[in-house]
Amino acid sequence: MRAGLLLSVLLLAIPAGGQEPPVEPSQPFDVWLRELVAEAHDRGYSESIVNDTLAGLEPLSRVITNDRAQAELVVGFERYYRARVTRPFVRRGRELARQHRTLLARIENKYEVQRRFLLAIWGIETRYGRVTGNVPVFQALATLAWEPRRSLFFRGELFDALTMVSRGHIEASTMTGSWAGAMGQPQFMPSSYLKYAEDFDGDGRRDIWRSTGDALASIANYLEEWNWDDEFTWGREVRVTPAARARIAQETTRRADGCYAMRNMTARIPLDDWQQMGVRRIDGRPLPTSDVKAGLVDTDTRSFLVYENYDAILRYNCAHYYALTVALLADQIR
Ligand SMILES: [Ca+2]
Repeated sequence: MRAGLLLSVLLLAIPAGGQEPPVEPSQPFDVWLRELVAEAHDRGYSESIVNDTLAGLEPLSRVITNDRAQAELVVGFERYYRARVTRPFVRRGRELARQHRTLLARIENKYEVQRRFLLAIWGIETRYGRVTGNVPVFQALATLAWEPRRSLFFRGELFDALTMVSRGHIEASTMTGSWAGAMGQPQFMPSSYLKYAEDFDGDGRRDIWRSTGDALASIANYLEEWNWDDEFTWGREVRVTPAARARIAQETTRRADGCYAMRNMTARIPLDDWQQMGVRRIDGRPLPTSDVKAGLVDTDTRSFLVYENYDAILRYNCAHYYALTVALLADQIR
């Protein structure tokens, strides 16, 4: 549910067109906001919290523009990947791995997630904590809750953001994030913050904005809660010949569970079965002999066999381009 900050850069180059006209909000914003404020009072948020967070909000037009543009995103995987994972970017990840090696070792030990994946998510989400977004979160969430496209989801996030302030996690005035309300170095939505954010440095605050320890531990905690297993990695790129492709079409089924991207891959079957159907490592060698289960993910240009850990990355952001980019960056940082 996070929207990559860098996405908007690419989007500028993509013409809109061929899309249905967007559905307009059914009420003027100020009328909608009055009802929201009334609901916040009914839910028991204090007068001062509601005043600090919701009073006088105005919709942000660039939030709406970005949200509508995202639905039109069509770029090839290579273009998406190369826009993010450059050589200096990988180098920076390795530098940070050295700089924070003690901290990363402690986090790895506690949450049992290999550090390269924490660095990769941190890198892709916010350029290793450098670009966390400066949009006021309440204004962004209110705009998207008012807009009909995903209003129910964002209304829930808006109330979770109110809960964050009412519990004293952060002051409303300093609560900034991306245009879609994703916050801090891990780009957590408010609901994820409430569930997964960690106070790793022990100062009593779960500060995913300013504390590197809190931010990296929060990412680790998120993956751990989604069943990450550090005995395994994420998967590997593979070569699929046309003959193998024909057998795969006959002998495999699509996945039926999970978020959108999860349903856009095959069901997981043992590596040995993939080997049998003619799938090979990208360098042409046989797959490892193993009954570990993997699913096949195809992009427009490249194919990948992915293990269960890959699901945890999709839980972070349910898009194959995103998850594959994180995974391949992690391999490069290693
Ligand atoms: Ca802390």
